[in-house]
Amino acid sequence: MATEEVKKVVAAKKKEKPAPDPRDLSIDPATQKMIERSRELEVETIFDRAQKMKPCNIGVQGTCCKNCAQGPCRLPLPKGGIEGEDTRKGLCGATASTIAARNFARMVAAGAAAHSDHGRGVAETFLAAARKEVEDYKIQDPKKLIEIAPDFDVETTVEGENGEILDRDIDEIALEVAERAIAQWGQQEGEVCTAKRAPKPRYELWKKLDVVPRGIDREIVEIMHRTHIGVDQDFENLEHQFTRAAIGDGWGGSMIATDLQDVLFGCPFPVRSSSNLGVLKEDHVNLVIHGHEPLLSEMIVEAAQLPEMVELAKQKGAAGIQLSGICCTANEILMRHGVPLAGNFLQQELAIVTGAVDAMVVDLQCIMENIASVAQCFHTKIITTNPKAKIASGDTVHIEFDEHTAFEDAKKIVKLAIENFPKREKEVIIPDNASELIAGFSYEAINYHLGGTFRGSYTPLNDNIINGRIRGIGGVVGCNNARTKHDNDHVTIIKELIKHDVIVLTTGCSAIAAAKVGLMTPEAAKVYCGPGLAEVCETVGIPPVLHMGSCVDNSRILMAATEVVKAGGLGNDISDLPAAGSAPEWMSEKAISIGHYFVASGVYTVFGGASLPVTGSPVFQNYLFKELENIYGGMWDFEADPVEHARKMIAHIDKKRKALGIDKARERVLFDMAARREMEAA
Ligand code: NFS
Repeated sequence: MATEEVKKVVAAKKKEKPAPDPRDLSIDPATQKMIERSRELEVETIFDRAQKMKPCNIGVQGTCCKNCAQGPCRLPLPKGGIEGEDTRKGLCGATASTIAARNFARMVAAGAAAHSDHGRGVAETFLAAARKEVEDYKIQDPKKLIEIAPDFDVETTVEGENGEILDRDIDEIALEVAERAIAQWGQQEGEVCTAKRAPKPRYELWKKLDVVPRGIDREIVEIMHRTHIGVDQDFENLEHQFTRAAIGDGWGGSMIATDLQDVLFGCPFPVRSSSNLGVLKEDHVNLVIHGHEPLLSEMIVEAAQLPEMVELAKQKGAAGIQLSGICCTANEILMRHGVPLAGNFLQQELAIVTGAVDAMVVDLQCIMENIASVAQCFHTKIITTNPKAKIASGDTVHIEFDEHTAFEDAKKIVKLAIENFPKREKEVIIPDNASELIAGFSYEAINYHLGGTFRGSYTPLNDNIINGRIRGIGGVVGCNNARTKHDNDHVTIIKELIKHDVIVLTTGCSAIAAAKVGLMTPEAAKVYCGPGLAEVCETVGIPPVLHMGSCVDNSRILMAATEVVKAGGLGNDISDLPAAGSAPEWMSEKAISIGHYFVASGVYTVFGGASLPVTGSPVFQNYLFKELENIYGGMWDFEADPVEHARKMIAHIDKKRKALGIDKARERVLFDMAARREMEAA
């Protein structure tokens, strides 16, 4: 090699930083082990790429506009901030606040579109089931159907010939609910009907502000229009529109998705299972289901249990078939069937690195393209199933999933996994980490669990909040982010909250993080909770961290909050509750839409990890973080330090307790407990 070249190689080597210790990348021992293993095998994962590529310094500030071809116009915040007038402008004159608000609005649009398009898929299948056009989907929860029908203005009773009140035929109700539900997407005028489920003062406020969504799709399209060059150049007016779209997600598309999934597949109730990569079994066919819509996964769960499939697996030398899930599909099939969780977002590549995954079947959302490349280093088959989400790289198989042939499609997929079992080529290394958990806390389940089957009620929860045993409610949700130490902030924040007697409701990848460290067992209460929350959990037999499902199931948290308001004694609206929301390791556009519908519902919502893309516009940031409180009673915040993050939530909860006049009760109850412990010790 020429001297010059040698010099270059040496210089490049010098520049190459040593790979970080896996313990600095994740708190999860299974993840750490598999990062090590991927390095041994020289299989590149997101953890490596996050070291090689740093985020764009202007993009993260939210002030890069690429909405026309005269740009991208980049308006970074000058070092030291802005003193005096902010003169930064894009070519068209767009200010930093206009650009930041436009970008934020587009994130809401994308997030709301993802959730709502998922909801549309469910609604279409539900309609096909109601019309009896499909055989594989049937109504499994008629009780829930009857409960939700009035919200869609569908009668559940009819008057008989003699004036008596008769129950309506369930198929008739299903058909009308299906038609009404599907109409919410394309509706042009009026209101998305489920918005009325919000507490009355909230709904009235939205009406007054004119932010009740007219139709789910319409609000998303209008964002795309208004953020085109030269349209809406007023950040407050843009906020008005993205609020409509976000409400259309949380109280519309997502909520209808959850409703109809429950009716089709059954409303979740507490179920035991386990979590983390240790749920994979070396001697079984491992089929991992990854994505979001339960339409496909429900069928796979059924198909994998068929005696003929189990028999085939045995013929191929396996002891059986082990299903497990990644991301929100994992949460869906866990909640309804107890199928174990293999892991959250950042573990999808690592599941394949075990060498034990015979097939990974994906539908849509949060699927990293790189799973296809990782799979090429192993025998794993990646099976895409949705016409909206194919993968060009690697060697993926596409088995298109059709609701008319759903069960047959699912059987094909299971078979493919089984046939792949004997083709394992690399040594199988499965980390021995798996934690027990209880999931399945739909808002209906919480109702029954607290109040008993015949007198289901949120009153006991409210009583315990009022008497101070429970300080408040924390909703901790959202993603993993490769820029944040995997799972660390979820777990730190949740532990800090329950230590201070805040009960935690969780969904998505946050729920998986909590499950993996054992926070979802009733026994966790004694170990991690403050005395008040521990006492309540032990008495009722619930974990201090309640798994409420996937990200579209954040609508369950909205409904739980509404039930708490209705149960009385804690104010008249969600914004009065001693409650706060958090997305500690957010990354997706869906998270922004969720964050905003929580804010618009009156919740103080703190994001952590990667900063919110608004820092380049102090004016717009201030509007989101401060002024929205005066409008909605809820506002955004950001805090990267997880302990401080939890403390901010607790401070907000205490502020609300004070406003409700129940702050003294907590001092009393803690004093009582201390006295009792002293007596016990004496
Ligand atoms: Ni939610 Fe589910 Fe996870 Fe984030 Fe992705 S899986 S919908 S977006 S990464 S929580």
